[in-house]
Parts: sequence; C-alpha cells; structure tokens
Amino acid sequence: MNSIAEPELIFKDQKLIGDKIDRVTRKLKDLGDIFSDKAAYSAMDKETVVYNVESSFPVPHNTEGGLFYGITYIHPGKVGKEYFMTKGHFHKIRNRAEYYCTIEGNGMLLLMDKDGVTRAEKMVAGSIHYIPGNTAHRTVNVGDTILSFSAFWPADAGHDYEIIAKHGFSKILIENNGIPELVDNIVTA
Ligand code: M6P
Ligand code: ZN
Repeated sequence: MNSIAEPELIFKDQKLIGDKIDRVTRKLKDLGDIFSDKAAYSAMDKETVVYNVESSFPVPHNTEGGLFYGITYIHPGKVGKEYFMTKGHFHKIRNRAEYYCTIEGNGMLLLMDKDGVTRAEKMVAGSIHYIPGNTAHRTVNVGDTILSFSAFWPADAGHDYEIIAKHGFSKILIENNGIPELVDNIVTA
C-alpha cells in the first residue's frame, strides 16, 4: 500500500488551496469602529475590500493542543491618513501566543500590551514575528501593493475584539509626507 499522501493544504498562485478552507472578506462597512477619521470614512465606498483571510481549522475551535493556520491579504489604501489595517484582537485565552510570517508587501505589526503600551515591528517579505501572550495584535499595510502574511495560532486561543473595537490601540499608523508614522491615538468619540 502506498502511504505517501498528497499535501492537504498548499499555498499556490497567491492563494491557499485545500479542502474546507474558511474564507472571510472584511469590507469598509465591517470596519466602522476602527478608523479614526470618521469624516473620511463616511465619504468612502463601504463596499471597498480592506482585507481577506483564508484559514484552515484542522481541529474544532477551542481544542486544547491544536493549531490553526491562516493567510491574511490586506489591500493598499487609507482612510484619511490612516492606512488600511485589520480589526486587531487580544486572544480570548489571554496568554496564547502566535506567529506571523510575512509573504509579500510592506507592513507594520502593531503590538499593544495589557498596560496599553503600543509598539510596531516592520513587516517585509520573509520577516517572522513572535506575538507573545497578553498582547493585542493588528497588521497595517503601509505599502502600495498587497501585504500578505501567514499566521499560526493555538486552536483554543479565540478572538476578543471588544476592547479594541471600543478603545482602539493606544497608537495609530498614519502617513506623514509619504512616511508611516506611529502617533498617539486621540480618542474623540
Ligand atoms: C491572522 C490571524 C487570524 C486573524 C487574522 C485577521 O490571520 O491572527 O486569527 O483573524 O489575522 O485579523 P483580525 O481577526 O484581527 O481581523
Ligand atoms: Zn491572534
């Protein structure tokens, strides 16, 4: 008997291919809370795609010891001066960590600890980022092409979007004279 199997999952032609891939599209209309320039946001076409996520969940959600895999593709663009970005989240089980590995594009990984201190790491093709537990994470496309990266996280980590939806990160990434700048997030609402 031949016990050599074909791969179950393959990244080919900039796409994740396999059985049972979960595909999510996030458009501007889904991201009303996250951008700080509300006037610029309301003037934009809400059907604009900001990012897509393709994920593989080989075990049920919340399985202790299991791992999930996903690829995120963030389109280039801005709302006012703020670059297109993901919603961002803490893990529901706070101490769960994650890896991000950049495939292509130019981005920034925003990391905010539980005391609200935010820092950023540059994402370039091939860069590998360890996201420690108890740390909110968001990715930002600061280039003019697609930013794509793969992610590996524990199946029982879960997503907690609430705090970020309400308060955001303590810093935001804006374009200043063509250069990304990390500035304090002045919450006006
Ligand atoms: C990565 C992983 C996923 C996450 C996705 C988009 O692929 O961290 O778990 O869902 O990025 O990020 P968000 O859920 O914050 O929109
Ligand atoms: Zn995560």
